[in-house]
Amino acid sequence: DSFADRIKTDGHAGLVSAWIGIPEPMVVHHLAQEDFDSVVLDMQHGMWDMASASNAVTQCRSAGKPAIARIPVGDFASASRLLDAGCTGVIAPMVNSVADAEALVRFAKYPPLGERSWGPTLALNHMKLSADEYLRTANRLTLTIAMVETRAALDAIDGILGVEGIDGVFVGPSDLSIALSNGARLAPDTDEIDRELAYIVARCRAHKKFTCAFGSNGKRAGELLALGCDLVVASADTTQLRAGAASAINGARTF
Ligand code: 3PY
Ligand code: MG
Repeated sequence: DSFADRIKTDGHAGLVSAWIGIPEPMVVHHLAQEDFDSVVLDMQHGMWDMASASNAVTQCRSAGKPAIARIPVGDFASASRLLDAGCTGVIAPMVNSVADAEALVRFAKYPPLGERSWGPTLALNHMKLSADEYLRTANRLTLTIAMVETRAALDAIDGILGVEGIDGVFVGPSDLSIALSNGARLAPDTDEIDRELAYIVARCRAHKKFTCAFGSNGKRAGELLALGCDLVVASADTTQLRAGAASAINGARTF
């Protein structure tokens, strides 16, 4: 997967990803036709199970798009299974300490970096690699991404980025805004969040790792790219579906 090399080596990769929580591979089939660079399957707040997610990976692969899965909080065993299913990367939410980051790497990388167990049958089929080739290249060609979305994660950012096998971070502006206001506000698109994002981007660059972030709409996603993120999400499937419906209805009613 050249995608992994691209995001790991290109300073300003400028990637835009889909984000899909509706647990239906056919939704992935359709959205993957658009000009996204990758597709995130959200298994934290989206409703995917392992079988539907692995079928969605097949839809991504047939559209030539890398699939990245966000696992539920602390469910690091799922990271191995999703990589086995042919995901190019995994995103773990709420990685708040070096210990969390090390636990993620244990499940997502083969030795010597981690202790991922062998069984990538679907990944081998998707990637057309021999078992030997996959074993040799998987640690390089897969992405292990830690979410930074709490005060604890901000405080531990250099430690988390220092864990070998953590390839990059993903900033969750919603949870970060709730954490920074001690529960008072959901305000993901503010100057305060931008300042934290700029700090996170700078720390990632210092560690030669990449930064991703969630944008609640296309314009916000563009701002996140301008702040130096390498990969951004330009809103979720449900938002896009409702916005498309609202726009069609408005078109009809303004006739
Ligand atoms: C957050 O913003 O907290 C996320 O997890 C991404 O939407
Ligand atoms: Mg979050």
